[in-house]
Amino acid sequence: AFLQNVLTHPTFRSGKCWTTFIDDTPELFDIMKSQNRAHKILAYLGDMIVNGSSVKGQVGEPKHLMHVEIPQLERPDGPLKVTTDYPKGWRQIFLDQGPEAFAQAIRKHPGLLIMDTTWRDAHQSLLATRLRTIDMLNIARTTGHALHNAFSLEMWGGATFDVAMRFLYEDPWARLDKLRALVPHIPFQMLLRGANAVGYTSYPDNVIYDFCEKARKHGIDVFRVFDSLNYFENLKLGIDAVRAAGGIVEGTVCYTGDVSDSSRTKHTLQYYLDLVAQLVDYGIHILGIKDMAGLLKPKAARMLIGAIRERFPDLPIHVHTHDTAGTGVASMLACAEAGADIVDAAIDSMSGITSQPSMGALVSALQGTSYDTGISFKDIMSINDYWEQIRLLYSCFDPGVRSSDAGVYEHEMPGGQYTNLMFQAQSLGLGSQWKQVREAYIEANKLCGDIVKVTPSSKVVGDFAQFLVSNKLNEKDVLANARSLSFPTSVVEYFQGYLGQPYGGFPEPLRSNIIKDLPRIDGRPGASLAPFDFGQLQTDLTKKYGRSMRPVELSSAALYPKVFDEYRAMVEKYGDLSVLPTHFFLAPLNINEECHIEIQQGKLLIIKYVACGPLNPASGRRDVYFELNGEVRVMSIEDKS
Ligand code: 3PY
Ligand code: ZN
Repeated sequence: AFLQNVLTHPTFRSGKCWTTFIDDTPELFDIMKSQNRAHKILAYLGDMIVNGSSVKGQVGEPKHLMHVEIPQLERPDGPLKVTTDYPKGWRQIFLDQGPEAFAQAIRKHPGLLIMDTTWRDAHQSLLATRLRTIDMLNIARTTGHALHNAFSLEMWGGATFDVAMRFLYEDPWARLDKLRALVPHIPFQMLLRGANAVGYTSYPDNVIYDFCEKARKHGIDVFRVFDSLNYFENLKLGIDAVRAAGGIVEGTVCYTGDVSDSSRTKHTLQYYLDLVAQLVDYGIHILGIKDMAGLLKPKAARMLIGAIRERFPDLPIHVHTHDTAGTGVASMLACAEAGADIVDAAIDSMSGITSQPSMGALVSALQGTSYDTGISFKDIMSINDYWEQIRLLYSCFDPGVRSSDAGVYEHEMPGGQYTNLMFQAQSLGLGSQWKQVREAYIEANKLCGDIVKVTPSSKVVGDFAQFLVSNKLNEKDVLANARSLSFPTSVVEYFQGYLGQPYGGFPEPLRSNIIKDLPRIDGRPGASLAPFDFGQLQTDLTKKYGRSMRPVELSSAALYPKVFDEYRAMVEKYGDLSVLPTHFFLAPLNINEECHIEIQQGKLLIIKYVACGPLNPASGRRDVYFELNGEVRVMSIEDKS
């Protein structure tokens, strides 16, 4: 039909050259573009039919769920009409009055404020970070209403940045833009790994500055800046970059150990208070307490938050935890009573265990108290109806942790890593090694010097633990034979100082025995890196991709060069797959099944899978027959079996 349109078009028939033809007839060019997009999507669907899913980390298919229902929010006069006409939210205060006034408003606010982590940490901790943009977009407006008075939505950063490109073939920046357009009134929050940004290593300073500037420009308001060793020099860089970008600085202390246990003498109450004082002196808008493993017991919460509140009465305090042991709600209530202003929670069916405590539980527990969150319990329950379905849709990434694990107080594994390591053990068929991995993790932490464990330092301890298990080594063996063992790269680099300096220094003589005569870094690792040459990157990528790259693409490529290239290769082949409903992204169509894809607003592709032909032994390919908006399309697909 397209060719027919072109051949019979008067401009074409008049013999004008092709460029003029395109300029004068944009509607045909549009048709060509969408035909091209449709062709690429058919190639993906065809490949899925012939070869099955190639999405990494996927085990099995989603539990069958064709239509995800979007719940309605009930109001006294009937169901709420979901538009983008929202009540004013916290973001307005920031936009109108700036970060300092925003911080003051937090302290003046009487109730407990909530950050919803459903779009970031919850799925990072439960579903290997695989949640796709489309499943956030579909509930975005409803969330915008239900959580209009939330402190923030955590929706970016952490592992979401690289996973989007690496495994979901999505542009993380596009996610930000699309959600911002639908939710303009609630602050967006991201997790920034200080000098590591959203990566696992130190970057040149200008890469961090560039990244924060773009993140702010594309809609991030609050930046939770932490360092995986609480190393202040690294923290400073992240804070400076966020400040320069005009963002709200949530300077963060990572919590480990147990301040309520006097036998734990390393990370004491005094240690945390000193760190908080350093952050306050340096100039932060909000203090974040990041309890990434869920170790902050209620008693410890009262001691820690109580002491910070007493010493810094004007400082907004935001607490983050994970519910691994099952004490998350109790701890967050204790934090509220001790003076915290904001705590993190996730929508119920995305909460609990390695994720954040349940929002419904917190909201209802505080209803009618002086800490009332102001969030409607009924609305949360409605939104929860959606996430229950989504949880099933992503069951193929769910390692199925079924119960709490108070053992976390001993092994101290961060929530995201816990499920990841368990998932890895399961998919390698090493499920029975899970207990050994946990025990080895404790030993590995001791060998590292009893450190804060959070990305990327948690990866060092995790790699070390797996090394111990697979080589059947214990702490004693390592101490005795360190010089002759061949440690994982991440472990060697940690001991060289590539992540920064751990509190209390590196254990010796282990450090020297591991790194031998490799270089040692004694200050901030990024300080010695030459500035990144963005101009050169633009030149190189323009040559490679035949077009000038957008500024955000340069940022992605600077942070993750190889991942970016692989992602671009997928886009070249299959187009923008983020528009594909998740069911069809993860599982093949059945014969006669239809899939509706909105490739852009108002442009719908209706694709029906008709048949799959036999294998052509000469070409190693099969013909797959589809109907695309009623017309037959045949795709020749390589059979990889
Ligand atoms: C991350 O860095 O991704 C984390 O979530 C740490 O808790
Ligand atoms: Zn977390």
